[in-house]
Amino acid sequence: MILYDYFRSSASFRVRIVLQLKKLNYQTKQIHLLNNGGEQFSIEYKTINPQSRVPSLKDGNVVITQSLAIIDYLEDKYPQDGIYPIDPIVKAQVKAFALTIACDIHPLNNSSVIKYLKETFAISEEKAQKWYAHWIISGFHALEEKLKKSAGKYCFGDDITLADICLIPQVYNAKRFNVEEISAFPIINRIYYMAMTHPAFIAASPESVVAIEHE
Ligand SMILES: N[C@@H](CCC(=O)N[C@@H](CS)C(=O)NCC(=O)O)C(=O)O
Repeated sequence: MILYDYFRSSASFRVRIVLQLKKLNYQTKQIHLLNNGGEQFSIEYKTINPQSRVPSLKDGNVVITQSLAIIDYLEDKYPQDGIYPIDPIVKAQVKAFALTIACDIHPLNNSSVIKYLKETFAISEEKAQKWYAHWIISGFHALEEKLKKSAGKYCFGDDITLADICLIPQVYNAKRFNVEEISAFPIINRIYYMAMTHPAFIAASPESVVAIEHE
């Protein structure tokens, strides 16, 4: 399997966590989102993903795009170390938590959205940062409330689920963008720091990707 990846992409980070949790063999091809005007826009990569986004997963002759579709594909094909609770209600709650991040927080702060705001509407760096922080903080308020009822060691009890797989990369990004207000979410922070000691999360982290690429 080949993962078309960018070390800083939080959507790619989600997929790397699942690949690591399930201990699958895969190669990565880094698609640098900034170099050369954005390698995601190259003709070569557009044949892989016409949407010019990462991640994409190539398995044999098949290409799958969209991190959550890739994750569900991996879950169906390699059910070991499953990422969903068995209880249908809790499973739906896990998905709702993950979709809050993947559909309602992340897309508003994607690099192409921020670039469009800056270039088309002449939004300053300071205002762009405010925009970024606003969607993180409003989304995290809702997630922290949910966690008061569901969290154990991880977001839903003591097992890693899709909720953690989406949350940790989003927190990582918020810290990278210096959103100081996220320290106001104690459960999110506790889960983040604990998850980042787990071998799969460590191996999937941007730092580990960079270290491997420079070996
Ligand atoms: N919903 C997509 C989002 C993919 C996405 O937006 N990826 C970002 C990196 S995190 C990207 O490729 N951005 C490139 C760009 O916006 O030009 C998924 O979950 O895979």
